[in-house]
Amino acid sequence: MSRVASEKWRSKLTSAEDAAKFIKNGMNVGVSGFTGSGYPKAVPVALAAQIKEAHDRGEEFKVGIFTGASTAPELDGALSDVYGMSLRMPYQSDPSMRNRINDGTTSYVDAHLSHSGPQVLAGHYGKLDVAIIELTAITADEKLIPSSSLGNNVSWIEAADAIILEVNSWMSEGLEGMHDIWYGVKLPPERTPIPITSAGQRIGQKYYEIPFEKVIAVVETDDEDRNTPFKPLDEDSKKIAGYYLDFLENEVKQGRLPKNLLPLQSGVGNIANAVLSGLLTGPFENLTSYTEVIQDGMIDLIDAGKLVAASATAFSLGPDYAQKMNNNAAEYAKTIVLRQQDISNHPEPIRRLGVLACNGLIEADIYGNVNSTHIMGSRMQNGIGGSGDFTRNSYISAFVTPSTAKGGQISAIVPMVSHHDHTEHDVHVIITEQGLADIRGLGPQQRAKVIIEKCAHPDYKPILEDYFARAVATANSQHTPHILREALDFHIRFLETGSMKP
Ligand code: 0RQ
Repeated sequence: MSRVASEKWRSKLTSAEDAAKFIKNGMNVGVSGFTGSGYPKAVPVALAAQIKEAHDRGEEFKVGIFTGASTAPELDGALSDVYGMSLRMPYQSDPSMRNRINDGTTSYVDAHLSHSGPQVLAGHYGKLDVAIIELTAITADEKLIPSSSLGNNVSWIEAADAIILEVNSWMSEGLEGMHDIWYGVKLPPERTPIPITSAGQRIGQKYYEIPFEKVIAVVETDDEDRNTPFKPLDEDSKKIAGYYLDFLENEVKQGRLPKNLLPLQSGVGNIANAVLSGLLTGPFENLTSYTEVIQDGMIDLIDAGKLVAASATAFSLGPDYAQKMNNNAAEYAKTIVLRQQDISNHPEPIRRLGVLACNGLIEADIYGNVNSTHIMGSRMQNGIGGSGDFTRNSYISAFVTPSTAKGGQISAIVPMVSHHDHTEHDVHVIITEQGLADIRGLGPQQRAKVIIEKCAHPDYKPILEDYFARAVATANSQHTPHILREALDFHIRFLETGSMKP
C-alpha cells in the first residue's frame, strides 16, 4: 500500500526527475539528513544528473546545499562528484565532498549544528529557495510523519519558498510517535525558554506542519538509510573507554556525579561506540542520554535496560542495527525521543541537564586546546559538527583520541594545535590509550605536565617535555609558555619528512 494515503497529497505525486527540474542554477536548497539517516534518496541523484547534463552542454549549474549534518553517497557524494555545489553547510563526512571542499570548488561554512537552522531562518545565507524533506508517511488524515532524522527540517520547511517531499516506504511506520517537534523555536527578540528539564521529556508534537500550498512535488521512494558500519572494537578504543568509565566511577565515588551519572553525549566514531559498549558491562544503571545521534551501542544499552531515556536528532546506526530499529521502532519509541537539532544541540538544555560530553579530536596541545577539524592546519576532515555545541555547554567535557595517527608518524598531542576549534576553557578531560588527563582546576603549566605525562605516546613524550621545559626557561616565559618560532615544528617536520619524529 502506498505511504501517501491522503488523496489530496497524492495529487502532488511526481517523479524524482520532474521534481528536480524545479531546482535551477544559483538556488539554495535545504535538504533533510543527518549522519546518514533521513536524507532524500532520489531527488538529489536526479538533480546531480541534470547538473551533469548542463555542464556537458557548457552551462553553469551549481546550488547551495544546507543539511542537518553529514549525509550519504546519494546526496553529498552524487552532487560533489558532478561539482554541483557552490556552498555547503554545516557538517559533512563524505570523501568526495571533502575533496571539493579542499580543492576550493565548494565553499564550506562549518557552522555549529545548533546555530545552522536559525541562521538560515534569520537570512544570514540569503534566500532558501527549495527544501527537500524525507518523510515516513502521509496518512489518510494528512498526518506528516518524519523519517529517521529531524535535523534542520523544521527550519528548512519554514524558510523555503517551495518544498519537495520524498516519502520513503523503507522507513518503519513504527517511527510514528518517536519525534518531538517543538514549534516554540523563534528568532530573537521573540525567544522564550525551552521547557526541557529531563532528557526524555516531550514538549512538542509528533508530526510536521507543512503548508500544502508550498509543496511542489511528492516523490515516492523505497530505499534504506546508508550509515557506515562501525569497525570492530580495537584494543586502544577499549583502553580509552576503560579510562573514561573509571573516571566516571570515581566522580560518583567522590560525590561529584549521581549514581546514574548525568545525561551522556557521545560523539561520532569508534571510540564513542567503545565507551557505550563499556557501559553495557559497567556498574551504572538508569542511564540517560542527551545527545545528537543514536548509535549502535545505545541500542544495546536500551535492550539491556540500562539506558532509560535517549534524546537525539537522528540515528547513526550500522546496517544491522538500522534493520533492528526498523523491525522494532514502535518499541524503541518508548525510550527514544528525536528532536530538531536546534533543540537536541541547544546550549540551554545541555547546560541545564549537566550533559557529560565525550567527543573525538584530531589533535590537542599541551595546554588543552583542541583541533577537531583540520589535518595539518589546512585540510578539512569533517567539520565541528555538534562538538562545539556540547563541549562549551557540558558539565564535564572529555575528548578521546589515539595518541598517534598515521602508523605512529603523527602525535595527537602537539606543542600548539595547528587549527583551533575548542579552547582550553572548554576542555576538562583528555584521554588516549596511554591514559587520562584530568585538567580541571589546573593552570596552563600544570595542564601541560599532566597532558604530556598521561596522554602522549612514549615516542613523543621526550620531545614534548623538552619543548615545554625550554619554553618555560626562555626569558619571555609567561602564563602560557611558548617558543613561537618552534611551536609548529612537529607539523612542519611531518610535512617535510613524513614523520613528526625528529
Ligand atoms: O584519516 O581516514 O585518512 O585514515 O583523521 O581519524 O582516528 O579514524 O578518527 O573517526 O574518531 O574521527 C575528530 C575526525 C575523529 C571526528 C574526528 C586522521 C586519521 C584518519 C580520522 P584516514 P580516526 P575518528 C558530535 C560530535 C568533529 C565532530 C564531532 C570528528 C582521520 O571525531 O569529525 O565531534 N569530530 N561531532 O588518520 C593528521 C592527526 C590526526 C589525523 C587523526 N593528528 N593528524 N591526521 N587523523 N588524527 C557528533 C556529530 O557532530 C555528528
